[in-house]
Amino acid sequence: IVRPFNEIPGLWKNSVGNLYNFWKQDGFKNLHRIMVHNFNTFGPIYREKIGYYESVNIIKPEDAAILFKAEGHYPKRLNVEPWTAYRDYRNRKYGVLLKSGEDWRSNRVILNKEVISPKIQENFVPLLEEVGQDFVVRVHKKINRSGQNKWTTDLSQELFKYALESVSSVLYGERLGLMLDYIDPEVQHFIDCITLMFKTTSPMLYIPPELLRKLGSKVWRDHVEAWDGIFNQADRCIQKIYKELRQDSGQTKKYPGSCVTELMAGGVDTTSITLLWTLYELARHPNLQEELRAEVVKARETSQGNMQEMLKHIPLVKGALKETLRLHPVAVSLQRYVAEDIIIQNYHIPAGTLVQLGLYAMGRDPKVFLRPEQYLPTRWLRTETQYFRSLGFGFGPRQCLGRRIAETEMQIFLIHMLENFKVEKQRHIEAKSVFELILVPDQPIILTLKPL
Ligand code: HEM
Ligand code: 2DC
Repeated sequence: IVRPFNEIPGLWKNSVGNLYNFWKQDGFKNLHRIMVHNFNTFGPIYREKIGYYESVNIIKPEDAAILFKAEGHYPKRLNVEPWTAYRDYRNRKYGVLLKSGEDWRSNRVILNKEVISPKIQENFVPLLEEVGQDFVVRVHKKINRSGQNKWTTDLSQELFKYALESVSSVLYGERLGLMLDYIDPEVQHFIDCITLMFKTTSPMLYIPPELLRKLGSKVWRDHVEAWDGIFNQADRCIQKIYKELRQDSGQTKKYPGSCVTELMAGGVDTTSITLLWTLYELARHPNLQEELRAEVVKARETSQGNMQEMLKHIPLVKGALKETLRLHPVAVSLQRYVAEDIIIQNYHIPAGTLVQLGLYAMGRDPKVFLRPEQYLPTRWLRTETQYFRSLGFGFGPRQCLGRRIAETEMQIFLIHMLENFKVEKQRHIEAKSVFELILVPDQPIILTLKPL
């Protein structure tokens, strides 16, 4: 017999009290750990209400499969209120990220052809390879300048620039020049605005942004300033390209402007932080680093330097990236409003309910992954089952639009780094995640790069 919705365990009866407790636990920064704690307390399914968000939370891959089968024709995830509030406030259009229904689908179909179809991937491999090579040149230069035959630094700023250079070169077919010594202050401002935009989103997730706006709160003002900076820079890039396209051929590709802005903004912190975590793990596991290097060297030989071909011979590098996203996912959860009634863990869940898969919690659950605390890229080489376990980019038609770009960009980066440098860790630091809308390291990660 199926148990009713109202019997799902959890704290969902006192939403204001829950919000207060959440705030007291520093929930804005610890959302991922609070979710782990809740699964430990209530089991594999719990119901929750914080402020105005009500959801059912699940952790099992088998339950994720049920969820995604019920996502319907127009999958809808949790609306990030501050993001839509900004666009409404400034009268700007929504892009695919925030659109819904048929409007979302028709835009997404066009964009899929431009950025996610396997056919188009061939086009951007050479572009990304060039950026990867320039990054290597830049690191060599830094090493030489240090006079110590090594370079010790917090790579995050460098990785932001690498990521933005990569995504711009794919979107516009043109380089911004971010691997050079002098960089345009406007571009640096754009990068800073993206980080500020994420940071100012999380405190506003559970409080209506409208209210914060009327109160003239600082977090809302900072958020507006951040998006203004993002849209202004993106508009400049788009204008420039339109001009050139008109001059070249008279024909203009019709990109929806708000979608391009989202692709630029979505393509910076996500890939760069994932790469930073990967380098951190490789620095902590020197033997594994050598195994990956051996794989890359061999792949280079068998494919005679053809990058497109090389990408087919690096299963361990790909496994490492999956392993990074398992332990350090960008998104703390995946969510869908279910389109039909479903049964999960023998509970009835009515259509329209917001169901969240705790992605961070699932990645660290010993019932899902053997010895979850260990960084083991080989677990993705078909030794363990992979059924609904590799979900870092989401799932189905609403999955990450930048997935192909992100994967290719990160694989090419690691190939180049492994071929040229040894990565070492300085002190015995144990970096953890903090929730700043996306999950980011809680402290600077200082790494040392040495030429091979
Ligand atoms: C959506 C993760 C990089 C643009 C998403 C989602 C996740 C995600 C989990 C939600 C998917 C779902 O609900 O099923 C990641 C990770 C990245 C990454 C882990 C890198 C390591 C990028 C890049 C871009 C991008 C490079 C842009 C070039 C987007 C957009 C959406 C999205 C536009 C919304 C798609 C839609 O609603 O139709 N991403 N992302 N992401 N991502 Fe990414
Ligand atoms: C944050 O409770 C936690 O890829 C919330 O590139 C639920 C939630 C909803 C949507 C998620 C968000 C979380 C994390 C960041 C994501 C976002 C959807 C897309 C976005 C996962 C899990 C991201 C980072 C995009 C951002 C593009 C944007 C900057 C233009």
